[in-house]
Amino acid sequence: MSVSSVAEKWVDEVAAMTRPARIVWADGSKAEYDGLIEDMLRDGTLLPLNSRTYPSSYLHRSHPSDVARTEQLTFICTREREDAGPTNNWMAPVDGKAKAGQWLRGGMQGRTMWVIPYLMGPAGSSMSRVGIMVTDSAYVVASMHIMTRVGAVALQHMRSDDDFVAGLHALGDLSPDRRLILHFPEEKLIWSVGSGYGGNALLGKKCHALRIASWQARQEGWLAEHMLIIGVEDPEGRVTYLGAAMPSASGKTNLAMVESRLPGWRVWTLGDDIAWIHVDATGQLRAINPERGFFGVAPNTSPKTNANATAMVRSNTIFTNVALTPSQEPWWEGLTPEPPAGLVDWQGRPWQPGSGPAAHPNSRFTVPVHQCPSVAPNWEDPQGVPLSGLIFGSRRTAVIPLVFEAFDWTHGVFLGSAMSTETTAAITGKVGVVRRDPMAMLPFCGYNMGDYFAHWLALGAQATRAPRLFRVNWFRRDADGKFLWPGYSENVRVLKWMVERIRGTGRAEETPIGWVPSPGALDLEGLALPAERLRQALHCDAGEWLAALDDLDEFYGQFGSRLPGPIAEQLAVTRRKLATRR
Ligand code: OXD
Ligand code: MN
Repeated sequence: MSVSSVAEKWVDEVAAMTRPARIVWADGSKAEYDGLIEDMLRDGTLLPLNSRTYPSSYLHRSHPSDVARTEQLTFICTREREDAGPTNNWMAPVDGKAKAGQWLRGGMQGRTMWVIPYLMGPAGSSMSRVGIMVTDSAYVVASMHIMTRVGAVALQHMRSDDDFVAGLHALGDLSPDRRLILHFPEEKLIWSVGSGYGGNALLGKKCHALRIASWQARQEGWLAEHMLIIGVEDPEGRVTYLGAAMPSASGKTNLAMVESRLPGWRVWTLGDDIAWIHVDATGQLRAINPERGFFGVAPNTSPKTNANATAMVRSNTIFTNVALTPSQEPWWEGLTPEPPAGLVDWQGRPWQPGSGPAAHPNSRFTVPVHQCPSVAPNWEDPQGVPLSGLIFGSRRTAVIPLVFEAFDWTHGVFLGSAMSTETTAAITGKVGVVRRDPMAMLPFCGYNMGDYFAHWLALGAQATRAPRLFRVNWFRRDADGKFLWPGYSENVRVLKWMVERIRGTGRAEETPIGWVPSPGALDLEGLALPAERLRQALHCDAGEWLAALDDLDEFYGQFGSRLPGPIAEQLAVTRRKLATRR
């Protein structure tokens, strides 16, 4: 591997600070992966799973206080506080380095420091980007092998000596009191100390491909989004590509791999978490998935909710914090209707029904994309795929209809910016609390979100063939708390309506908040859903909306003059339209 002198110098500096016993450059080979697995089986970091039913698959149990992203310990360290904006935690770069530096200095003594050159995005794509991360965690190295393209391929894609994002990861003592996830977008630099959890420690994922990349994307005129990418194929074999932004643990992986209930329709998987989107020379948005693996939430994944995911994790998978059956198979809530007898919980303790979840609610599987049975044949196309629609979805018990379409790009950006959601176990903290989450990017936008909305608007102006924008909510409930829409595979019916809207054939009715499917426009063939429940699922209640918009107004207030005028204007227009409906 020929390594840039800038990278070598940075690695030397990190080693001088962390003082590891040895430094190993990862080459991404199978032999290297196998060696890492062997070492981790030997030292107990991994437990083997049943080699007949789950070949080459392993269980990792993390430290019990290190099981999810820790947003309160995640910072954007720009020189100016305003550039991080009101929705990010901010620290001055010198302060961040001084604080984390205490725990990093000498922090790798006696340990191996791995240097991982990795490529985000397909080989040969001008949209792909390089990162070089160091870590003292073998679990992180093995996971990076699965999630990214590691080794010489990365170095070959550097366009200059300093064309890489540098990431320093050290486990430290895993105490939340000595944990920080710091981003220095002006230096293309990440420091993460004190956590081995994927979203904090696999630096190619949230830290690079979203927080740092979103900053770069703004400067360079593209988008780095928390979006899945799918291709929806109709009975004539035509494929329509869609991106969908949804908050963590809210069904992105399930939608990315959804099995169609509609004859002749199928969904192809291109990505389940991150999309990098560029405008091409013809004004078309094109997307690549920068990742090469899935780091998916295990609970509730079953042959019924996600048959593709259930099949793809049957080999070459690293499970984290799931339960274990007596026959050494992984288990999590929802995998089977009843828990098997003799389970050991995610912390390795014998489990009894009634003693809480056996698998951690944010337990995960890490698996290569190509193992997914629904993977699109072109998922690694260096040109990306043309996007005809973008979806903003969140988890809301009330207010938000099942699906509606924006009037135009500006209105769609407003709808995305107005998104709020109920929190999940993917982040440390309370579950089920409604919080604002514009474009599902609240925890991942590496700069001022007022500027982010403006960037979205500017990109739309550039995209002469801009995609249609949609809003969805699979999670609306009735007065008894029951879901109004069955979700999962039935969501293909909603995708079909979107494709029809894109083609100009889908029927819709104008409401103050956008175009809602006309009665009969959603294909419900074979689904026993009473008309009244669908009506409730699609209903726009003016009173509820007006109250929600008051809350939105307050949220927007934080951005001051950085809130783009067209977004404030959309809010005012929507309020006026709703007021006449009351
Ligand atoms: C994830 C997350 O792991 O959003 O994808 O937390
Ligand atoms: Mn995610």
